[in-house]
Amino acid sequence: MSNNQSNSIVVEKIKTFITNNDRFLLTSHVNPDGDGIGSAMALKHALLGLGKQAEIIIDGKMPQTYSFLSNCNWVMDVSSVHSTVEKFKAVITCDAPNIERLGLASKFIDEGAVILNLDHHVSNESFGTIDCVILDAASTTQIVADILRWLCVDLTSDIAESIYLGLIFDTGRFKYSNTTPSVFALAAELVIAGVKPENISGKIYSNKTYETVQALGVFLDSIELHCQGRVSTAQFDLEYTNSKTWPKVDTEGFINYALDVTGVEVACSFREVEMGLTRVSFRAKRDFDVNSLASVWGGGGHQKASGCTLEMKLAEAKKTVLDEVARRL
Ligand SMILES: [Mn+2]
Repeated sequence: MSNNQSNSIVVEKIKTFITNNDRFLLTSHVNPDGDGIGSAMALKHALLGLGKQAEIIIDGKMPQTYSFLSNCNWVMDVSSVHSTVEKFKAVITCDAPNIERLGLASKFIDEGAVILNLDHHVSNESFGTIDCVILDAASTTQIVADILRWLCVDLTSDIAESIYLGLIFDTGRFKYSNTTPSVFALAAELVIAGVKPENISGKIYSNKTYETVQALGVFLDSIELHCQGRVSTAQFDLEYTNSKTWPKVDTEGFINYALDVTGVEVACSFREVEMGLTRVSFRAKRDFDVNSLASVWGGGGHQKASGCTLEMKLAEAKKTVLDEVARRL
């Protein structure tokens, strides 16, 4: 990452923020992914090592996939935290674009709290007291790794594993265009610090529920091509998302199959999760900007991966999205 002057000011602010506080709230967006969880876990390990107190509170259940992390019980769902818990005056948000996306976790933030906002998304709204939003970073955990270096925190194997989780998650296992030399350099450091890539990959990617693999079949079956094969769609209808098996399904990564089709530039996956409420995910190859596409409906993310929610039934949402995509091709 570049070291310009504004960067060094942020470094000093972060050092002071950590030094001057003893009790931290670590949080991420609603239903956090591997990067949000990895960032918060790495920070908690580091803060405890510095003799500080830190709690990880998120709005959403800890995904089972990440339960291999040691001390994974540190991650608390909002619903399991007593509402009388004293609010936090020092807060670190990981991988979240704004306060709203923290969901109910935001109720533990004191009104006058100092917030350190760590993120790498272009859609970040710079809502922190200190904003450390580095768009060149492949993952928020890559930013966390920098911060720990600034704080002279040693990479224990637990910290390294948490950072590695965010790194493989957000680079699609070192595959996306954000897989830069600095990503490999960090990965090398993490492996030296004790990460076992084969173990972690096995635990994350070869550890799916039967229901998830069955759902992948349904998803693949639903793939359609549009716009002369340049756009693909796939979907789960309301009946499926309300079925008994759905809670055991993790659709993470499914959309990549829709993007893998030769000639497809944009993949759109639709899930009608409630009557008249459809969640949409986008992935793109080449230069199609799906962050800007998702922002049409109040969503966001990255240029090549984003999402949004439409208050429409599945068929209507699909038509609306396809019309907009066709206009932008
Ligand atoms: Mn991320």
